[in-house]
Amino acid sequence: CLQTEEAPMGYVYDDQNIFAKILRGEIPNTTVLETEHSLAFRDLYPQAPVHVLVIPKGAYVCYDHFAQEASDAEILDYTRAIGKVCEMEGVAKDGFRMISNAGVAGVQEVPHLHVHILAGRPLGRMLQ
Ligand code: DGP
Repeated sequence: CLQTEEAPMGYVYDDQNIFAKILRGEIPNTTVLETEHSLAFRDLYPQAPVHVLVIPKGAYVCYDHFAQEASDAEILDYTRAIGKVCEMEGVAKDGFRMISNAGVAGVQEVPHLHVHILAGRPLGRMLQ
């Protein structure tokens, strides 16, 4: 999702991004769930009654970076954390949406992998 001329085959992680600061405790967040390798917290600008962001604690820019370089333990923890948040927020009954924006075309604003979990209102059709 973020490859530069300096690292054309790799991913460049900016440790000054806002979610890195949240992970270091430098700015506050409303935590929903914390596990060994993952953190879930409420989006500051919620787009739905339920809007939770789930991030891995590791320095991964986007999902493809994570899927290629994270350990099995991190991937399992992150996947289960997303499932646990869905259970805690009770989103399964009426349905929900998971989104992970990546890179420029995906309009990713914060360059630390995050999955949005949105629920609590009709979310409309996204893919035509
Ligand atoms: P994206 O466009 O997929 O990179 O989404 C980034 C999301 O992060 C966006 O929905 C707003 C949210 N966000 C930005 N800054 C903060 C912050 O400081 N705290 C929290 N909780 N969320 C933030």
